[in-house]
Amino acid sequence: MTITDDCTRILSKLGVDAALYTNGTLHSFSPVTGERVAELPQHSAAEVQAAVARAADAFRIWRDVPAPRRGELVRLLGEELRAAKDDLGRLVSIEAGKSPSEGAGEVQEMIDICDFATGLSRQLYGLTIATERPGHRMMETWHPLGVVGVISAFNFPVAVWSWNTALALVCGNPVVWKPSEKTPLTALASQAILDRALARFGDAPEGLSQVVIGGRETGEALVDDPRVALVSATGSTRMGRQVGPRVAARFGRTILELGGNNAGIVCPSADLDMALRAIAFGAMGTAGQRCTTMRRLFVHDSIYDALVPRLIKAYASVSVGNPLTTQALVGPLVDRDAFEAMQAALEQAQAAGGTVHGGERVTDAGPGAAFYVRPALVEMPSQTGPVLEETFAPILYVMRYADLPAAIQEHNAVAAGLSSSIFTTDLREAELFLSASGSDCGIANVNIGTSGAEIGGAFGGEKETGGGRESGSDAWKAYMRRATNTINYSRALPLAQGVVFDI
Ligand code: UN1
Repeated sequence: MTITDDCTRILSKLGVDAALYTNGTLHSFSPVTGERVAELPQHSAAEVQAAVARAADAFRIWRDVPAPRRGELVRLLGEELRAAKDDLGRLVSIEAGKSPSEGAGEVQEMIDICDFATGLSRQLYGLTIATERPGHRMMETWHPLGVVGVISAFNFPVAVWSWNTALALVCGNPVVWKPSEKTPLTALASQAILDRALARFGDAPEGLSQVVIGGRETGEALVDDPRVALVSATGSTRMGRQVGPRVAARFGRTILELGGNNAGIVCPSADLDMALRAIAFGAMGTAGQRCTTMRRLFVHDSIYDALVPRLIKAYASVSVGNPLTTQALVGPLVDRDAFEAMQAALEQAQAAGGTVHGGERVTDAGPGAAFYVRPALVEMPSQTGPVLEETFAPILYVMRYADLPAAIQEHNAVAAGLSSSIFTTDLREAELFLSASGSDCGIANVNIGTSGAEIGGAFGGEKETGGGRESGSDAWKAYMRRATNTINYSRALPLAQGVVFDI
């Protein structure tokens, strides 16, 4: 069966209307072979506005549905995702080039957030606050916010939507989703799976969840629509720099999940076997195309020669190949642009004094239109040139350090602030890294890699990563508006701050 036939099989099994992917101007390619798998009609700005209008109508109904009942819809979505896990996971592998295990892992992440959000639907707690006035009570109430616009990237084509959608739905908000132009099919499939849950749920308003397909114009229509209360955007810092101010100009809210330049620090007391495996997955997994991918590594002088040659060996031997037909751990880059960006970064690294191991194209892994590469490890004399930037490809820049506080300073001396880790068995080093003067990232780990976060924690980062938080912990609060309520149950009217105003 060709990849295109396989796509069609999965999409029709999941109930996606063939008209949505058989004729149109947006061409979707599989990075596995480089072949075109679908042609999709695109949504114009007017069609996006119509979708937002439907969502705004849905909001007026959905906001009054009790939150635990809204949670029932998300519980059903979790059930439908469990049933569709193999198919959707395979479609993720076809469209994003992930290994089967990582494709399935991404769907598992969707199931996990549904479970989390279902429980959350009974836990949208507000505080009761002591008031200074007798006979008064003060509390806060969390209300649904409005239409949520989701803009997602190719590398986690479905999980990021589910983090946003599961929370948005239990919080009382409809969602309009613009997926990456590179991964529209997994979006149509996810929407079809949610449609099944909606059919079982029964009385949800129409327009609660919609997908709009297209490129920049489609995204801009979503970003600029004043009826979209929250724009949750995942992608490059360049994209975020445009989206953030545009939404702010109309006083909308954003959750921005932008670039990362994640690093690890390996200390003298580290368990090197464990560190090796964690670094390998963090830096080479998903072909270096996670926003949490480990891109920089600081290794203490005293263990550099014990660790780095082993890492270089792992890089030379890791299996690179077709994720659909082999058990390879490293699949393709998403497209030619990604390949060229990787090669350009490696050239710059070399020019800056780096020693490059690997990084070459693996031509026997797929046809000419597919871009498989051997992951690259680059020994750098210092943190300069391309090390300071995120290149969305499997390149790990390795540097030596002698003093931990200085290494932490270097670690923090980049524009992004998403994820970080330290490998040590020394409590003092671990706690320093996690302290206020330690890692400046939204995610700071000890003895695990930078990627592969669970959904229970808040996900996101600081500085040019954008500051947004999604997924677990209290990230739900970004999807609701807070009202502070003061209730006077006395017969008097005492004013706060002792103010007197007797008439
Ligand atoms: C992303 O790369 O956009 O922590 C999300 C991780 C995954 C999510 C990555 N759970 O690597």
